[in-house]
Amino acid sequence: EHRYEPREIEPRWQRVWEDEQTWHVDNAALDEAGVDPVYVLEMLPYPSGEPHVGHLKNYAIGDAVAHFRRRRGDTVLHPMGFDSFGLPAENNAIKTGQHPREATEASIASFQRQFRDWGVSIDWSREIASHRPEYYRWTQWIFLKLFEHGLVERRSAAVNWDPVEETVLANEQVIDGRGERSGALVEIRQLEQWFLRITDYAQRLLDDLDTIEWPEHVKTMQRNWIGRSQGAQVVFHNDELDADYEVFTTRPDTLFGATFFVMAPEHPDVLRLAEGTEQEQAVREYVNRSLAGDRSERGAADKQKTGVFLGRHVVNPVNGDRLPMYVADYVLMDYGTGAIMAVPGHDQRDFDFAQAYDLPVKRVIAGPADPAGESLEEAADGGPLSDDAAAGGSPSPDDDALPYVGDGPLVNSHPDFDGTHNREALASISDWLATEGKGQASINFRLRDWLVSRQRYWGCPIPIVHCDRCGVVPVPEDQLPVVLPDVEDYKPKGKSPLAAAEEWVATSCPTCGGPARRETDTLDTFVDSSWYFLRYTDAGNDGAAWDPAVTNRWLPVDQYIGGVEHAILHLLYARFFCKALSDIGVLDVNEPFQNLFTQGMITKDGAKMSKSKGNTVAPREIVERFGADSARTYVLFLGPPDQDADWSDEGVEGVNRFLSRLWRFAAEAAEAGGAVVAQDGTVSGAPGATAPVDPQGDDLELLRKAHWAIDKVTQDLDGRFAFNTAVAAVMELTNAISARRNAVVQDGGNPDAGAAAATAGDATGWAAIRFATATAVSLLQPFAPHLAADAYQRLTGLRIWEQPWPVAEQRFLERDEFELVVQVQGKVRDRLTVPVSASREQLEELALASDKVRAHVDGKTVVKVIVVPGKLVNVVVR
Ligand code: ANZ
Ligand code: ZN
Repeated sequence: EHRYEPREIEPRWQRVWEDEQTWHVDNAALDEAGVDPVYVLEMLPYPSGEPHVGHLKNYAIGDAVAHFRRRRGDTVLHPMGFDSFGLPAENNAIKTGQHPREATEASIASFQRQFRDWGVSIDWSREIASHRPEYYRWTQWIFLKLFEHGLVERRSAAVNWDPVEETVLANEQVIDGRGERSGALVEIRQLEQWFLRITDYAQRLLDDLDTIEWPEHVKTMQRNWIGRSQGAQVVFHNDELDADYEVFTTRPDTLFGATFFVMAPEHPDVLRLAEGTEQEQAVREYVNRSLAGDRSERGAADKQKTGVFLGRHVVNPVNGDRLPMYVADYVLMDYGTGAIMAVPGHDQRDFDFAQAYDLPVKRVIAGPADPAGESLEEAADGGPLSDDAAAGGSPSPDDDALPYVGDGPLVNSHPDFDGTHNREALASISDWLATEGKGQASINFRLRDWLVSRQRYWGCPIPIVHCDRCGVVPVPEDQLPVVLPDVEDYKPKGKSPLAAAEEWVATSCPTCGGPARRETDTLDTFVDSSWYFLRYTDAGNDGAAWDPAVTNRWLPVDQYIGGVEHAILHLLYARFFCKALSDIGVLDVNEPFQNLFTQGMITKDGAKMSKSKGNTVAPREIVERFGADSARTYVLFLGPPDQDADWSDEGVEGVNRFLSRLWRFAAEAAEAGGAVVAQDGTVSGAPGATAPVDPQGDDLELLRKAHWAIDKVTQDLDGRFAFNTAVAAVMELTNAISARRNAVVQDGGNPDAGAAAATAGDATGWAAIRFATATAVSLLQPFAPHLAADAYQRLTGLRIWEQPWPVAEQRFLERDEFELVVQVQGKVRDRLTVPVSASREQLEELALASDKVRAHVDGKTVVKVIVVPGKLVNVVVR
């Protein structure tokens, strides 16, 4: 009697793979003829505590892809590493005093152990961890390269200050005005900060999305983040200060409808403008209030509009109108020019502001309900009409109410433009502005430069020295790495804890040799993870970050797999790095990730798993109870892997039962064929699993089922990520094996008696079972590699991972008969085995000849017979 014992099977095979370094791939393999280098990569984990089920799913997906591609003949790179700088280890250090390195290394050890227990096929010789000097030395080198090529800038900037984390946050890390991790309201501070000029690449980052195979929703998120807007920059003149103020507008066609002008509270000229006017005090108060306030709602469409008159006016360049100037917080300083022309007739936010402050609203584009070409004017809330407005427009129906944000012909503008469709006017007004020197076409991006300074300890030191005489001086390459020193106190006190490491800070200037101080900010950890996939390709290289000859061969990553939470930042930064480093000439990789798969979350009772909710499932416990193969197969069987799915303990048990059955059938069939399995698992006299030569009847059916499964699983795995239906197909095949096996055993083909006792018919039966079973375990190998290795060896004496992926034989897929479903009035009454070649008429005849059908038809009139070839016949009677 056979028992499936994953606790015995799994470590045994893991030892084989480890001893033989089965998953190791040497770069020398790239030089072999006919090699197709394939790079399969899952996002590297952040090592904190132990892995959770999300990790299990991520690596189960990646491993299935890696195994499948290897067995299809590709040379596969499948590495692993750790994103090991960052806040949790540091916050833990602040609480416990334990060095972040210790907590991080302990967590890495736990991740490594579990990845091994899961049997993930990783080339560990390429492991990296971003906190180790042999890695961050090259992170610093990249920073210096970017510095050398003008892509690093130090600027004083209004930054997001997280008062709880006591560090600067990138815009991307501020969610609804609060720190992403701390949840604290973010404050604005002016600080000297390091920036990477990702905005130089905005257009290419946008355009090249068209060259990669990513989920459409991820591309959309990136496009929105980059946020390209095409429009014009228009100059408005202020007479009192004799100053020009530019605005960015996407709608120069509405210029004639501008009725006021608005500046952001942070605009450097706001106070200067108000100075000496009656409004000075009110403006001062408003600006102070907005700078101190919660910034999260700034610019939100539904927020109550507030602002204050500046006591000044600007002149509209197209018609000489004097527009009152306002300061209002719905205008943001970090977009466009920080000032806008307000067109309340056609913009909702301007309209809301105009209503709140009783400002004129002027219509300059006619809607569908307006008699085209006629001058129309509508006042919001009885606000004053603009001077040149024709009074008395007819009341417009609702869909034409102001603000009107649609298209249409221009009205109330200028004789040269009135009647012209606004989309045309957009271009001609832009041209006119340019010839008059009052503006020019302009493109704006929402994307901001990447702020990489962090006032924290546990990060990569920025390789810069500050000298009183020479200013900012990069650390020479041959002095890298700048090693992160040990400190006593990790608590940030408004500046980096590194500032307290005085001996480390005090250094000499590489240029003049005079006394100098090291930069004490560390790099955003997103910098570390923007290039790790390059390092994997040449991880052992201690003379360079990588050898382009090697790295350019492996890249781009053929299949990248990770959570959708990284859809914007990580992916955008990594894309930027590859483009910049390629421009610099140290790489030739335009896009790092050719194909991207974003996995869904595993939830519990519909909710996200979290420690605070106490609803987590620890992979370690699942693996201890059921084995890694059950855990891995289950998370892939759970549903389409790009979707969220609920964890269920019964589900894992069900998968475990399925694996037990399959393994037992394999062990039994092997033994019936004469295989002898020793105590240590070695197999002698394996029977082999070649299919019987001329199978008949049930044996033929079983072979057909096996080839059907090969065909189905291959299609499901070939770029479709349909793991759940692939597993279901193997389950179906296992059911067919079970049925055939029961019949053979009942016929007297006693499996325990060995091959000799079996009759000739039984021998064919067992051969068919062995073929089907070997096929089932072979197809399951990407999911359950241990079980597959063990069962396949018993059946064939061979190593499954060295076997090519099975190919379905066409002659078993083609059938000469099929099962015809016969219905009367839509109810199934019979199932007939009929020739595939039967015509419609023949199918109808066969159906009507069935006794079971006749029983429901006799005595009635057949009014219609519906035939669906290859499937069913439905008889309609009256
Ligand atoms: C006049 C106008 C008329 C506008 C109209 C829109 C509609 P996107 O598409 O997102 O690029 N704007 C410009 N800079 C701004 C800032 N710093 N803060 C707040 N709003 C700003 O948006 C561009 C439009 O947003 C610009 O075009 C400007 O308003 C506003 F019927 O100008 B528009
Ligand atoms: Zn100097």
